[in-house]
Amino acid sequence: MTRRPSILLGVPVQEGAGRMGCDMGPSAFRAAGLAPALRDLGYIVEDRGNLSPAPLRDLRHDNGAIKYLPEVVAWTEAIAQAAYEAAADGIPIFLGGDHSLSAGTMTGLSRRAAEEDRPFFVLWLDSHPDFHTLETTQSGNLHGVPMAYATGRGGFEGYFPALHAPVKAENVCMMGIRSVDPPERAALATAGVTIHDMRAIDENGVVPLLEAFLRRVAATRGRLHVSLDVDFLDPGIAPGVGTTVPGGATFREAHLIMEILHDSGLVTSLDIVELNPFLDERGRTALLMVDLVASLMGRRVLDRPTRSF
Ligand code: B3U
Ligand code: MN
Ligand code: MN
Repeated sequence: MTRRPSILLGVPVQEGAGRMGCDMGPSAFRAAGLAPALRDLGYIVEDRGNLSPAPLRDLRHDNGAIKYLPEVVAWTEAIAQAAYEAAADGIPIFLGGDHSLSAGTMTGLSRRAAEEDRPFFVLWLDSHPDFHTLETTQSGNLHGVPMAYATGRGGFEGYFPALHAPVKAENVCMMGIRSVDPPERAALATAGVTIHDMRAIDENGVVPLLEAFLRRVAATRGRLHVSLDVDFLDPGIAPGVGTTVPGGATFREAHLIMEILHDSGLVTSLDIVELNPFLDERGRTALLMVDLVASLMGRRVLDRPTRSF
C-alpha cells in the first residue's frame, strides 16, 4: 500500500499557555520516538524541523488581560503558511507547542481544503472548547481562543490573519469537553458545533459518537483535521500538561478513538498540543502521545477487518 508521507513540523510556541515549557514539546516528541514509530508502520517520514514565528508587530487590545498577543499572532502567521504548504505534500503532524498553534493550522488547512474544493472538518479532542474571543478571555491565555478564531467569530480582525475560509461550525466535533467558561458556554449554545462532553462519553461510549461524525465526513470527500490536546486524557495517565482537568479520557478510550480514526482512512492532518515536558514524569506523557499517534496511523494489536464508513 502506498501511503502519503508523514510530515513532522515542530511548533515550539509556549506564549499561549499559562505557564512556560510547551516550547520543549517538539523535542520531547522526537525523543519519545515519533519518527521511528511512523517508519515502523511503513511511512516515509519527513521531519521539517521547527518553525519560527513571523516578525513581531506592535499590537494592543482593550482587554488588558491578554498575554503575548504579538507573539501568538506572529506564530499564527507562520504556522498558517506552513500548514497550507505541508497539506499539499502529505499528512502533516504538528508537534506543539501550546494549543494556540491550532489557530494557524486550522487557518492554513481550511484554505488548502477550500482551494481543493473539499469541505474541511475538525475533530477537537480536548477538555476545553478553546472558544473564547479576544473580548471574553479572562485568563488572557491565547490557547483558549483558536476555535473561536478559526470558525470566524468576531473581534479577531486586525490582529490575527484574515481567514481565507472560516471553518464551518457544523463541521466541528468536540469530544472530552469538561471545562467550559461561562462566555464559551453561551457562545456554544448557538454556534452549531457538535459537542460531546464527558457525560455524553460516559452515557454512550466513544464509538457511536465518533462514528456518527466520521459518517458525515465520509459522505463528502472532505479533509479531516484532528487536534489532540494532552488534557483530553485523564491526568492520571498524562500528567505532563499545564492544565490538568480531572475525569479525562482513559487509555483505552483514547486508543480506541485513534484506531477507529485510522480505520476510517479519513484523517488528513493532526495537531498534538499542550505537552509540557517540564511537568512530565520521566517522559510518560510524551511516550503515551507517541503511542496514540501510532494507533492513529495504523498500529494494531491484531489484524482485523477494518470498519468502513
Ligand atoms: N478556558 C480557560 C482554560 C483553558 C483553556 N485552554 C486551556 N485552559 N488549556 C482559559 O484560560 O481560557
Ligand atoms: Mn486546548
Ligand atoms: Mn485543553
